[in-house]
Amino acid sequence: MTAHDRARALFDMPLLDLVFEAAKVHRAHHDPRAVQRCTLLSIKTGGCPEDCGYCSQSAHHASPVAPEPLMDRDTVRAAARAAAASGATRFCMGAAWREVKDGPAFDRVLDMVRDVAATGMEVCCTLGMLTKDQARRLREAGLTAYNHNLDTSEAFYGEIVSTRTYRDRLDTIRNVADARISVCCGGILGMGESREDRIDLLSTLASLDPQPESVPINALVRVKGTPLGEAADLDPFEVVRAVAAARILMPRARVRLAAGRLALSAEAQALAFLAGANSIFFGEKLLTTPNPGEDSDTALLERLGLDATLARA
Ligand code: SAM
Ligand code: DTB
Ligand code: SF4
Repeated sequence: MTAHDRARALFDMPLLDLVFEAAKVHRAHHDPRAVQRCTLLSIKTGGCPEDCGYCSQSAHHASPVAPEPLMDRDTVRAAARAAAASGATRFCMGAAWREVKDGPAFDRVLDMVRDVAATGMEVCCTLGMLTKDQARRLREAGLTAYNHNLDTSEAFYGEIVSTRTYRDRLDTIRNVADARISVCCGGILGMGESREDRIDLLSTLASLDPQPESVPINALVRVKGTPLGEAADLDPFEVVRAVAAARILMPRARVRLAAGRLALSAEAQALAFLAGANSIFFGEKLLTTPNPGEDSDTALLERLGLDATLARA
């Protein structure tokens, strides 16, 4: 059976049978009570030359996000220390760049990576496209993971982004893996893609070699002024289904219930945790959009008997 057939068979299962299977796989490979908290920081915001249809930071759309230049090293260090103090074990820095360019800005990011690594948290960046040499330099600075999402299927990708190709994404992911940095790679649901596109996305992710260490499942956050600002509502059970399929196809990965949790009820999130989600973004802001606050997530984890302190970096 091909990876694609396997993913289709999972998506065709009755939802609760799928969740039951995923929960078994999850329990065989992970402590089911452990949920990692990952904090995001936008270190360079807006004004991005790419035209990703979902994104508040693209210069092609009239979104309400004000551009901000690359942050100071000290500001980032302080944010990282605060995140570690509030219990995060992973810290991810995002930049609204098409690609990394060598020079003073990249040198500053390398310093930020060194500072975050010194806190003991896992250090992740998402900076756009990378060359092999840039990946090596990030690794030498202490980077443990790099986020670069495939977002959707190859077939649907061109409907969402025109300024780069799926091949470009795969090439960067290769460069990251070759530098022995963990790959964080996932996608977005709710952009008008079909079931088939979701199956393709999951099977492509599972076919990456090595499989991603971390798989963020994002539900589209609709941002006014972007081409997807008025996209149709997403059925929360489709998020649960994608989490469950990711868990079964990539048993060892950290599956992150990523953007879009404000639109998910506590009950839908509980089902996603049962289906194998074991990481969340923690803190009241994602990169530019709101996320549940720390208090509300701490209360949710407690109500569900989940324990973020069990998730070691
Ligand atoms: N510029 C870099 C890039 O595109 O790779 C890094 C930052 S970009 C904001 C990181 C990821 O966030 C995107 O690949 C996309 O999957 C996700 N994302 C961006 N906007 C989103 C939105 N409105 N809703 C859900 N996910 C989103
Ligand atoms: C990922 O898959 N989701 C995060 C992280 N990787 C970088 C980003 C979500 C962004 C949501 C929209 C925003 O806040 O701008
Ligand atoms: Fe730029 Fe990344 Fe947003 Fe695309 S997703 S517009 S590359 S910041």
